[in-house]
Amino acid sequence: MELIDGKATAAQIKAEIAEEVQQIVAGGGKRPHLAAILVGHDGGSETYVKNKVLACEACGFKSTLLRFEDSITEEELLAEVDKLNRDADVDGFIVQLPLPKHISEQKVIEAIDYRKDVDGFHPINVGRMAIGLPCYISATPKGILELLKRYKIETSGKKCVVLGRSNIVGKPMAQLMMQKQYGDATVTVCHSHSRDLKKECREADILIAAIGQPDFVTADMVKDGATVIDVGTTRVPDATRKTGFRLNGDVKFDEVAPKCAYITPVPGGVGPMTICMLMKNTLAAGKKEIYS
Ligand code: L34
Repeated sequence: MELIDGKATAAQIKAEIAEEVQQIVAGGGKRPHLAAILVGHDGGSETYVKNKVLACEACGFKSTLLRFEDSITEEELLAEVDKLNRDADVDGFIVQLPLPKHISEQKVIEAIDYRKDVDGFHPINVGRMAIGLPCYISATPKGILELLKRYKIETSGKKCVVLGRSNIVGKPMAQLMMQKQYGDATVTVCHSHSRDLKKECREADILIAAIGQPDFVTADMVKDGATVIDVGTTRVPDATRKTGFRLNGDVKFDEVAPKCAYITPVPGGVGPMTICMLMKNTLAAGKKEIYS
């Protein structure tokens, strides 16, 4: 079994980005600028956004964090999105999800100028991704593809099972894994209403778990020699930690890992790659690589 080290891979990629930024700036080019909107005080979101700001520093990007209370109205938030759309210095920006219930996430996503949508959540980017056109690809699936590539894990012709059908992970992951230019795999998507989900999983050469249910994937669901990618990062109460919680993946790591050829840990697997791929998208935005 080989552990896929997302943290180390992300650090390496950030160093590569930093070097490129240094060259761009030395050549008189523009330093990439990422802005992030954070609404409210969700513990996970606070951590992820803080890590995004730190990653910007590591890459040599300019970053702007805009914070608002849960009480912000949809109209006010849409006005902030519009300001960032029109701010010529901002190359790309994100609105961290989830948003408070009184705000339509879909409305906010659609208000973002797709040319600055470095999350790749806007329907134009999602649609372009689905038909294999140049676009911003959402960070988590992009990070998983990068891990598979850097660890030289063959995907072409393999059977890939994606657990979960969310807009930000399951759906784009399945789309990318099936496309010739990315995964080139045979893809099955399983969800809460799949019949015989265990059997489907046992047939997977590559199993990608993105359902947000701690320890959902058990040893009896995994084929010997499979590659298992764990996207889950649920905060589970844990009195032995000084924070009072631990991060738990969707995979019961201790019993699944011995069966695997490769597996990602939680933390230190997919999470750091998500942030690092946001940096890649921001670099592309700064260079006007995809949309001019
Ligand atoms: N708009 N909303 C928007 N874009 C995103 O790309 C996200 N996501 C998801 C939630 N909402 C979003 C993230 O940023 C999930 N996500 C994310 C980002 C980073 C990490 C996990 C999820 C991460 O860094 N995880 C670390 C542990 C961090 C900790 O200590 O809690 C890990 O090693 O898994």
